[in-house]
Amino acid sequence: MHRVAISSTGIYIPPEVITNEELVAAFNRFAEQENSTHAAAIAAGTHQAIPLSSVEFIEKASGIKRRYVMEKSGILDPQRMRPRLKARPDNEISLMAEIGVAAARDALARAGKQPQDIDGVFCAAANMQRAYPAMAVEIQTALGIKGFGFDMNVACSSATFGIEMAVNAVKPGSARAILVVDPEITSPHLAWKDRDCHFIFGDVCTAVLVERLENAPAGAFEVLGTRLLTTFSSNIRNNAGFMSRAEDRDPEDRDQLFYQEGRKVFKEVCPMAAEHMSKHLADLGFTPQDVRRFWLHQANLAMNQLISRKLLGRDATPEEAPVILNEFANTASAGSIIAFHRHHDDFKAGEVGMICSFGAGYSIGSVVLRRT
Ligand code: CO8
Repeated sequence: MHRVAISSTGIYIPPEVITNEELVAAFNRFAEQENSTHAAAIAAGTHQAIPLSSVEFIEKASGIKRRYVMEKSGILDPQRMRPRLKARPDNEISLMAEIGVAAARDALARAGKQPQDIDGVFCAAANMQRAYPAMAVEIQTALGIKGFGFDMNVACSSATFGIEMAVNAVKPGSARAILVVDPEITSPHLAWKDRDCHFIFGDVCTAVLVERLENAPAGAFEVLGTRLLTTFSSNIRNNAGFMSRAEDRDPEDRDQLFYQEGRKVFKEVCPMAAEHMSKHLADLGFTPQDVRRFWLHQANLAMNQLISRKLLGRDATPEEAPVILNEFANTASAGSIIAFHRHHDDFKAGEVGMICSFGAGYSIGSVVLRRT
C-alpha cells in the first residue's frame, strides 16, 4: 500500500463579480415590477406581493458579501434573472470542462507535474452540465492525460468524496496520481427570483492533485485519513432531471431549481458535522485541539462558527477556521477546497489540519492532513 498526499490545489475564478448591493438592487427592481403588474390582485388579496431583499439581512444571516459568476448581465436583468450562457457546438470544449482544465493546469503547475504523471480525472461537482459523455473524460482528454475519468455528484460534499475515491485509487497502486476537479457553475441552478436564497451561491472551479507520497513535492500534505457519511434528507433539493421532460415540467418550475429549508439544514447539519469530525479525529488518535486549522465547507458564517465552537469548546479564530464565503459565497463542493488553497502556506512540517464539507444528501466528508 502506498502512502498518499495532496500535492497541490488549483483554482479558476470566474471573470465577473456581483456585490450584494448590485444583487439586491436588481432583485428589488424585479420585485417592484412584478408587484406593480399584479397591483390589483395584491390589493384584492388574491396575489402575494414579493417582499424586498436587503443587503443587511444577507450579510447578517450568511456572512456573504459578493460572489463570482460566469455571466452577470442576465442575472441582474429584472426581465431575465438568470445568467446568459451561450450554447456551444459539440466540437467545442464545454464550459464546465474549460474551467476544469484551467483549475487542473493550475494544480499541475503548482506541483511541478505534467499530464503524463497523472492516471485519472474525477469531475466531482453538485451540478453536471450534461449526462454524458462524462465531463471528466472531456477534461482528461483536453489535458492529454492517458488513463480514465468519471463524473460524480455528492452535492456540497462532491470534492471531499472525490478525494476519498482518489486516495482509494492511489493507495493500492491502481493509479499513481488522480486529479479531482470541481467545476461548480451554480448560477444556472439558482432561483435568482427567490428572495430567501438568491444571495447564496457563486461560481468557481477548484482542482486537487492526489498522488503517492513518494512522488509528491516537498511540503505536500499527507492524507492521514478520510471519512464519509450520508443520511437522506429532502431539506436541500433540486428535482430537475431527465424525467422532467416526460413529466411536462417547465424548467422554471420552482422545484426544478435549488430549494431548501435553510433553518432546518442549519439546525440538523451543524451537530452532525461536529460529531463526525470529532469522531474521525479521535479514531486517528487526535483531539480537535491537536488540529491547527479546519478548512470548513463555506455555506454560512454562523454555521461554521457554531461547528468550531462545538469542536473546540470556544470560538475559533479566523486563523483556525478561515472564511472565504464573504468573497465567493457558497460554491458548493469547492468551498472547503478554496479555504485550503488560500490558507495552508504557513503550515510547518508535522502540523495537522482537517478539511470538512457538509450539504445536500445530507452528506459529510472529512479529510485529515499532515504537512510533510
Ligand atoms: N432579505 C431580507 N429578508 C429576508 C431575505 C432577504 N434576502 N431572505 C429571507 N428574509 C426574511 C425571511 O422571510 C424571514 O422573515 P420572517 O421572520 O418574517 O419569516 C427572516 O428574514 C428570516 O429568514 P430565515 O429564517 O430563512 O433566515 P435564516 O436566519 O435562517 O438565514 C439562511 C437563511 C442564510 C439560508 C440560513 O438558514 C442558512 O445558511 N442555512 C444553511 C443552509 C445551507 O447550508 N445550505 C446548504 C445548501 S448547499 C448544498 O448542499 C449544495 C447544493 C448544490 C448547489 C446548487 C447550486 C444552485
